[in-house]
Amino acid sequence: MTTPAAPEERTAPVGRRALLAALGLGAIGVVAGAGLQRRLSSVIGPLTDGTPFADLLPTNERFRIYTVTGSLPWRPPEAYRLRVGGQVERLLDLGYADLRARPPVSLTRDFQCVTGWRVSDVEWTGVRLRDLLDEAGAADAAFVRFSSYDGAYHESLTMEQARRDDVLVALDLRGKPLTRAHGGPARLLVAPMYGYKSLKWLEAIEVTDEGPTGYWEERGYAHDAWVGRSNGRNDPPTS
Ligand SMILES: Nc1nc2c(c(=O)[nH]1)N[C@H]1C(S)=C(S)[C@@H](COP(=O)(O)O)O[C@H]1N2
Ligand SMILES: [Mo]
Repeated sequence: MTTPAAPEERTAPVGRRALLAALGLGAIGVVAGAGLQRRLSSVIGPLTDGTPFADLLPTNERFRIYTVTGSLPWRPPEAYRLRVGGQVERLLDLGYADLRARPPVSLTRDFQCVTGWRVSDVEWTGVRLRDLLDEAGAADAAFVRFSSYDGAYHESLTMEQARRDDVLVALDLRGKPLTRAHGGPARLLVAPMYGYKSLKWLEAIEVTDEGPTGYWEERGYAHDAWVGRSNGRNDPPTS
């Protein structure tokens, strides 16, 4: 992006602190959020979801395809495995057919990226994360951590967040199997939080007391990424 760095990014820490003090406590989130959002948009690529003529649609409502590695990995459904481990009574090692054999759960929510774009009423179908945790006999640990087979992205939720109704291991997006670009064959969908919590190309789920962790969180974003109540943004909630 060509946007010049904001003053608070160019000045020394002392200058930044003075600026924040001048603006008052309430402005800290907004200022920090703006700088961070610029950083996120510059790291990710300009890929779109490939919808033909998407740019000609009257709304700007389309997914941007994000990948921090610069490429789109892929495991075909036949080769796909999802492991659930850590503090569990029994390890799960599930294939795509195992996930498909479970009663599907669907939900429809807006999807919002912390950089500002939002897609209304997106339907997701998959398996409730809570059901997989129960099946594995997850201990009452503090966190659930997620890793991606892209080899780089990772995320975490508190156990309480992970057990919410609106957190899925998603298999379908708008009634069709998740594409490679959207993180198939299975990704996380954390409906009430900003998109960066919804890890793509899901490979492993770990129940642990160690955390929290997260790729973007390590770069300054909020762990508790509620839409409209974090990262200095006041978007309408998605749930
Ligand atoms: N593995 C992985 N998962 C990821 C990301 C990523 O770069 N890599 N980007 C996140 C961000 S910031 C958003 S907004 C959503 C975007 O989902 P989409 O690429 O399907 O539109 O994926 C999230 N999950
Ligand atoms: Mo995002």
